Amino acid sequence: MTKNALITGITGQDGSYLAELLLEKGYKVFGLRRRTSVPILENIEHIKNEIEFIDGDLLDQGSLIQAVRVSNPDEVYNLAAQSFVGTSWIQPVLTGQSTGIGVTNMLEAVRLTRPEARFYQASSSEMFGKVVETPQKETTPFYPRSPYGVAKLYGHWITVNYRESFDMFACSGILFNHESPRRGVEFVTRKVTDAVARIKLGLQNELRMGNLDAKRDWGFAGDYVKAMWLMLQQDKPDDFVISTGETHTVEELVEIAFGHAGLNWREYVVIDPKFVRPAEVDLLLGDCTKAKDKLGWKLEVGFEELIKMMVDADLKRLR
Ligand code: NDP
Ligand code: GDR
Repeated sequence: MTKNALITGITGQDGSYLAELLLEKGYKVFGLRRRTSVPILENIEHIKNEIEFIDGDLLDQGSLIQAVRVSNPDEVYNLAAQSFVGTSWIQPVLTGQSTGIGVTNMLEAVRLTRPEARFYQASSSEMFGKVVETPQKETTPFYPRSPYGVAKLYGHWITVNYRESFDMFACSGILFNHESPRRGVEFVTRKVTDAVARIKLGLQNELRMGNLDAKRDWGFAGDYVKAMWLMLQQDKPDDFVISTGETHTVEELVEIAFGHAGLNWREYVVIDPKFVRPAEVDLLLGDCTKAKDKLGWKLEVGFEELIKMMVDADLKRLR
């Protein structure tokens, strides 16, 4: 029997990789899409004819109930969110509404319309925030450092709460940073790889950046969506950390990306206070032993390979 999956955030980085994975597995894929004046389907252009789009918004409860009704899903992947940490200080209320309350809106739509559907919530290592314990795992206390992190923490706990209150199959995946050539250009990896390609091709002279000392645990998005799917195939719902178990500074990322194009980053990178955040998450390093043991999840693409893949993709695109 064909399974139905509903993905919110289908136009984003993870939505596109997850849709590919589920289509390969024979799912009928429904994607919740916001109305925009100009449709931006860059990430899913190649599979758009295989996806059934449903118009809706996380802020509009009725549209979510309708989306669940129409798609009659076996699995719901709630990936939609205002996902850029920097913007969450400029639009904290919107971030709270979509990244936080939006999760309740989606859970309510499932509870009222198809409570037996399995539910995945896209939680984040940003919830760990200030370093309390390292490496960070499922039992590490949370201390978010941005309006985005605070909203994600609400989304995480409401997912746990619906599981415990209504016996729903609801899982929270606590994913560390994951990147790809489909990453939005404001996120640091893609900002750097896009700039490297532009500088290499003579289209840009410098790259303005914020804190180069921050450390992140960066993996490949294509590997991480497999973990989302695995979580919903288990006998019992649970929460899992997904990470590489390696951490690197932003400076290392910059060095690898420029180096891959034969450039010396020190000649191009300018520190601009505009990109320094009001409160920073200094160090993220995840321990995903539980996911490895219980889900059998494994990593395929390493950090250096990932950054080089992104530089190559940006060079190819711009040429
Ligand atoms: P993207 O920013 O690439 O995609 C976000 C998606 O959410 C887009 O499809 C966007 O649609 C949609 N969206 C935003 N607001 C709304 C709304 N109000 N109603 C409906 N749709 C909306 O994010 P990623 O793919 O990188 O991440 C997926 C999820 O995982 C996000 O929730 C993110 O916070 C979380 N996450 C990501 C990590 C990462 O490193 N990538 C790590 C941990 C968690 P539109 O195209 O219309 O803007
Ligand atoms: P993050 O990702 O905040 O970890 O959230 P981002 O790539 O934006 O920042 C990573 C680190 O790089 C530092 N940095 C800069 N960041 C950006 N964007 N631009 C710059 O110029 C710059 N200079 C330095 C930042 O200060 C930060 O320390 C991502 C998002 O995908 C979230 O949705 C997700 O939940 C978390 O990862 C896990």
